[in-house]
Amino acid sequence: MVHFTAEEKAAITSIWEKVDVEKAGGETLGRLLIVYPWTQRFFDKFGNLSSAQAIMGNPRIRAHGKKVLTSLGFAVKNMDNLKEVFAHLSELHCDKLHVDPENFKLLGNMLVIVLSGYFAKEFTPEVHAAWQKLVIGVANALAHKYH
Ligand code: HEG
Repeated sequence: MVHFTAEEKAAITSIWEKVDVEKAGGETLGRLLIVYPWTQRFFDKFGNLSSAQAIMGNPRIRAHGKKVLTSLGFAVKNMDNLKEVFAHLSELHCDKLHVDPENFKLLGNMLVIVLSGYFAKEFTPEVHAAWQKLVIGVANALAHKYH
């Protein structure tokens, strides 16, 4: 079970309160699909994914990215309880969506890259480490119910 110090929690929260979930969510999911193109197969009903430009401008990708980041906001508010918070979503991604859990790590890394771009000045090594710990914790929690 991951443990977050008060400093790590503060580092995460100070960034999170400034995040625009739609903008950052759309960019994170869009980049995931471009950088790791095999992830596109989960979104084949989402319309035009034929180029990087099409993906970044696709309103359904942006809306889904917002949904994913909104859900990640529950992690920020419940850092001591990630497994419980994501138990239901873990079952959903395993049983219904069949998403390979490796992809949660890829998405988490992409989010850190996107945030480090938006908040370059504040993204000290300590803030970076705290965020990396959070996204790994979320990826592990989402993988927890896989069988
Ligand atoms: Mg998932 C649905 C959260 C990574 C593919 N994802 C959802 C939903 C949430 C969510 C909240 C809506 C669930 C519902 O309708 O009840 N996803 C979520 C988080 C993370 C994540 C928090 C990682 C941090 N998802 C993820 C990844 C993939 C993926 C990496 C695939 C590469 N998610 C996926 C798909 C759906 C959801 C295909 C269903 C989309 C739809 O048909 O609307």
